Amino acid sequence: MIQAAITGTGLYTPPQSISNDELVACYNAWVERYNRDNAAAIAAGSVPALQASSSEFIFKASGIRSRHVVDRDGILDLDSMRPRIPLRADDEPSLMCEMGVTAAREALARAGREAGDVDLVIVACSNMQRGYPAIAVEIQHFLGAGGYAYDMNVACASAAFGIQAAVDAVRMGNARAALVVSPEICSGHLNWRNRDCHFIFGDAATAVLVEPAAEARSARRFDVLGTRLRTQFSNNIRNNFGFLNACERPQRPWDDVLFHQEGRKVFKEVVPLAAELMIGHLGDLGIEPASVRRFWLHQANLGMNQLIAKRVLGREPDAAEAPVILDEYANTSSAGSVIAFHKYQDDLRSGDVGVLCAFGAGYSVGSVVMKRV
Ligand code: CO8
Repeated sequence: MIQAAITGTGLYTPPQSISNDELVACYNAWVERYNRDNAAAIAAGSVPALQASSSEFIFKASGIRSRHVVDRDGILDLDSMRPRIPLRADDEPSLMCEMGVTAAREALARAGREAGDVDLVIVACSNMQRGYPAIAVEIQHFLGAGGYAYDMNVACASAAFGIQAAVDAVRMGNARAALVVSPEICSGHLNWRNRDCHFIFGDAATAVLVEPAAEARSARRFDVLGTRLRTQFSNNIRNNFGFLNACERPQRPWDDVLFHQEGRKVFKEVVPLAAELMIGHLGDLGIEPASVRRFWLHQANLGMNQLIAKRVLGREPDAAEAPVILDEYANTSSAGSVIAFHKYQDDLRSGDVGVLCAFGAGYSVGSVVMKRV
């Protein structure tokens, strides 16, 4: 079988961002207005008063300080509290396509490749902005790539699942150069009026190019030593948005078609799933976990990442072993582990082993073990 390598990565970061203080000021102003407007019902005990959010809680519970978003003004406008995305004509590139193409171009440039070299595009992410045509086929078109393209959704673990599909296609000779693109507009599926989760997500897009190692042009290539995926059904992270929403009777409440979760349960159940997957995967590859130079973990919660890395390493990780981008980006779903990989790979030396591990709704977990060449 052909040895597959990751030869380039790319990142699109939306220029606008929102700090915790800005987010909390908006949320708390809305809570004040809600409680004032509902004062009589709250006093009568028929409607519960809403509680204020706080920047201290957000940072302490999650490690998040800010998030990049596609539209700050709409999110911080008390009357809308969601991004406002101008409607585009069908023949214009969609927002997801535009973000994905930008990340893909950087991955290609870093790999020393042209779009015409690509013959597989996989869009692997949590939320597609429409049913069809596939966002991947649109990106293939606007990028100028050949071959074939398809979308896949495995929530926050999507990039790891996409990389395995790309690696398999390259290994089997079904693709010469495969792009895995993860454009995430999490701000569009977040309930900005829910105190439990209004701080969690941000927007970004990433891209990863996979090629046969023997044909790589890039000096910073990573040979893929193995990939491993696992899923286990859970309703603890759920989003009921779907094409049957308009047909369902009774209709769902507006906030049921947005992201919701049981954060504590997720934390408790996903930590062992991710740690065990990596320990088993490294063991089967004959790699001692303590010898792994870097863990590029999904970025949902700082405490969760430290605990997962600690379980795998058998000791506290230092900042360089499990780098964090969550403070600036928040949870960008499938893009998170790839952002960490993109930003923290240049210092690795030839022979160093790193693991990309993504986990999330489903539950779904995936690991990609690679060696710097
Ligand atoms: N400000 C102040 N206080 C708050 C706030 C707030 N904003 N929110 C909650 N509190 C209070 C609570 O009311 C509670 O008070 P009390 O103790 O009096 O009841 C207290 O703080 C503690 O609340 P929690 O138990 O909820 O707090 P946690 O310490 O558990 O922290 C977290 C909450 C940060 C959400 C944490 O549980 C966590 O990060 N868990 C892991 C979640 C995770 O990894 N999820 C992954 C989801 S992403 C995914 O899979 C992809 C989905 C697709 C993306 C879709 C895009 C939108």
